[in-house]
Amino acid sequence: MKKFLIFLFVVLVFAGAAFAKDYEVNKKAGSFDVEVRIDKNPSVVGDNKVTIEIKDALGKFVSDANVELYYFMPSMPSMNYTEDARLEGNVYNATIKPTMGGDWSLDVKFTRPDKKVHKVTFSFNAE
Ligand SMILES: [Cu+2]
Repeated sequence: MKKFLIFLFVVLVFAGAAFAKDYEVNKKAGSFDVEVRIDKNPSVVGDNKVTIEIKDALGKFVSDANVELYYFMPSMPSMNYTEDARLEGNVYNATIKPTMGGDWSLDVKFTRPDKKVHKVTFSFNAE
């Protein structure tokens, strides 16, 4: 019984840690690594802080890009919003404001001084 309780405790601690964690997804855009973090998981109807980290093929932070977020509900494409991200240190920050609960799609579009446009698509859930 004692062993089982310890096991249960460990499971609950890990489950709690998993739920408390930020939403975090990594994707490739050509040779770039794009990481998106949202400060809430699931996101909420209202303000959610998004942090975007872009690294080049050498693993260096890309801090000369123009980063724009476009998010919409795939089931209701008329629900769509655009948000510019601001460079703060090595990362880009923005606030997204889903207007209802459900599944959302998030495009991170970034343009570098060479004018090339890169895009990565993520999905997230709002409650
Ligand atoms: Cu909707």
